[in-house]
Amino acid sequence: MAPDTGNQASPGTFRSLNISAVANMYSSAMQLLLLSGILTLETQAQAMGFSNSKTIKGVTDGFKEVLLKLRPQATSQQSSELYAVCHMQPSLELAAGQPSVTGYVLFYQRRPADKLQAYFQLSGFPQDPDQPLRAIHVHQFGDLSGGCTSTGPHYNPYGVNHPHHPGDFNNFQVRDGKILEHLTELRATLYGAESILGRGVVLHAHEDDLGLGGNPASLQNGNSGPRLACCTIGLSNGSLWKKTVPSA
Ligand SMILES: [Cu+2]
Ligand SMILES: [Zn+2]
Repeated sequence: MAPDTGNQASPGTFRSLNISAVANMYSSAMQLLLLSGILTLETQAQAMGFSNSKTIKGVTDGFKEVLLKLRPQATSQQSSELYAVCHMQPSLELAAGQPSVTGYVLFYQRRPADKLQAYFQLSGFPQDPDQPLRAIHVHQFGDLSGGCTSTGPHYNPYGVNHPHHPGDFNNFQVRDGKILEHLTELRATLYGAESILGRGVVLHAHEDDLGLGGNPASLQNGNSGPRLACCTIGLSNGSLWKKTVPSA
């Protein structure tokens, strides 16, 4: 388990969370009791020969519908940690001489208020030590039907310039033909409307100029060059993270 990096809830928040959790449990239990009461009522009505009674059926069905609507929405996502995995595959349109890179980008976020962590484990780069830095970003779509091209532009939910997109993971050093990197303070999130779940991760051939290139492309994609490999971010059970990430 990674160390908690802050964002502690105040004691007051913690207490009110507990009360609301208990209230949810209580209300769920009450609804179960009511539902089972309705089912008993239906069974008894049938036993008494009222099986065709549309009135009883209509009333109980209506009541059940109301109860189901009142049921607390799944709150587990608010309180439980999330893991995700992105299985990198080489681009279908690799130019001659470009490396065929495979591996994983693993994600972990303890809760919505905590920073997203990512572990990059990619191999297939040349072994020679003079490797350029390589850019990695989250792109808008998790669609690989057209190779890495169909992942679209950088994921940009706030309409800002590069390198201020949530999935601008910047540059990565290649060592011994591999990228091995654990980032712990990422802006992107796995929770809510701006979740990167289902979106794409793209590895580029070149270094990201981080918006300093002095041309329009620099403010869109950092002039990071051709797409070497890509993948779709999907939820996972966390076993690969726990097995792979050294400090996990
Ligand atoms: Cu990119
Ligand atoms: Zn960007």
